[in-house]
Amino acid sequence: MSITIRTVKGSIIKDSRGKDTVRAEIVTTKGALFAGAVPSGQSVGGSEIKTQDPVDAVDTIDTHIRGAFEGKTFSSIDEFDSAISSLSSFNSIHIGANAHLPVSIAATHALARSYNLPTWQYISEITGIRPSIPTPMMVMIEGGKHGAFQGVTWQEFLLNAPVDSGIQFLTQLTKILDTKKITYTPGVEGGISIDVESNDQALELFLHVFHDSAHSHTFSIDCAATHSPISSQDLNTLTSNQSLMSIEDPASEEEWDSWSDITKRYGSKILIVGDDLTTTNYDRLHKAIDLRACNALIIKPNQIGSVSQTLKTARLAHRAHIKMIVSHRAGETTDTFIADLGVGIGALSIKSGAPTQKERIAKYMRLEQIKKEM
Ligand code: 2PG
Ligand code: MG
Repeated sequence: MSITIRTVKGSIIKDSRGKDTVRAEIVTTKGALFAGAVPSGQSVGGSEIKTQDPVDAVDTIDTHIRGAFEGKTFSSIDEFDSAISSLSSFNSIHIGANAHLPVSIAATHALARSYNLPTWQYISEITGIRPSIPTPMMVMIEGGKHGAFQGVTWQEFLLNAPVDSGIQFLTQLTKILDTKKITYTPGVEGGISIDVESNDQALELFLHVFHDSAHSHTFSIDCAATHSPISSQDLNTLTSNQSLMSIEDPASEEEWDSWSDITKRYGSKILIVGDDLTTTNYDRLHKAIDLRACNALIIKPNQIGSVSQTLKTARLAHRAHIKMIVSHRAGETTDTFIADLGVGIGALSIKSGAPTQKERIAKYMRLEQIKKEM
C-alpha cells in the first residue's frame, strides 16, 4: 500500500494559549485530505529538536516540502520522514520540528488509510506492539512554569483516573479553596494554579481531595526539576505516599548520576519518568537504559520532530520494558494524533491536561472513540 502526494499545504493556527503554531494538510492523488498540527512546550528540554518561527515553518512546508513532494509516492512513514530529513541534509534547508511533524502526522494518517486501518492500528502493526488504551493522567494543580504564583514550584500534580473523576476532583478542589479563601486561577493546561507558600501546602490540598475520591486511583507528580530543583528530603516525603504512581523529571536533564541514584532508590516502588532527560530521543533513551536512569519515559512527538523518530524511540522503550506515557504540550491544538499514538504503542498513560480545555478534552474523547473501534 502507498500514498501519492498531490499537494502539501501549511497554515498558521492558534494554540490553547493564543500563540501561533503550525497545521499541515496533505492531499493525495485520490483526493483525500489528511491533517496534522504541532503543539509547543513552555518548559522545554535542552535536547529537544529545534523549531522555526511558525511563519517560517509554514513557508518551509509550502516551498521546500511541497516542491519536493508533489507527485511522489511513499509506502511507509520511515520512507516519508527520511525524504524530509534528506531535504535538509543534502540541500542544507533548515526544517524545524514544527515544519516536519505536522506533515509527518498527516502522512501517517494517509498511510493508515491506504491500508484501510485506523491510525492507532497502523501504528501498532508497524511497531509490532500490542495496542492498549492508556489511562488519563490529568493535571489538577499547576505550578512552576505552568503556574501563576511563585510558591508552588512542582509543575504538575496529576490524577490517574477516568475523565469524570478529574472533573469531580477539580470541582471539589475549588470548593475547598473557596472555603479556605485561597486565591486561585486557571493554569496553562486547564488545571488550577493556587497561591500558597510551598509545594507541601499544595500537596496537602491535593491529597485532601485525593483521599476523598475513589480509593483505586493513583497520583503522579511532574517536578520538572530542570527548571526548579527538588530536595532529596522532599523526594523522600513524596515517595513515602502509598498512592504515588510516578515522579517525572525528579532531577535536572543532565544530572545522569542523580537520575541513576533516584531510580535505584525508588524505582522498585514507583515509576521514575524521563521527560526533559530523554526528550523522546533514541540515543538519550539508550543512555538512560544503560545507566538505569529511569524506568519510564514521556513520549512527545514534537520533542523529536517526526512520527518515525517517535516510533523508533517507542520500539526501544518497549523492548527494554520501559513504561511509556504519551503526552501533550503546554500550548496545544485540537489535533488528536497522540491518542492514536498512545494506543498504538501500548502506552500506560496519556497526559493531556485537565478536562477543562477543548484542546485537552479532544484527545480524551478520541480515546473513547478508539475504544469503540477496538
Ligand atoms: C511537561 C509538559 C506537558 P511543557 O513538562 O511534561 O505537561 O510541559 O509542554 O511545558 O514542556
Ligand atoms: Mg514533564
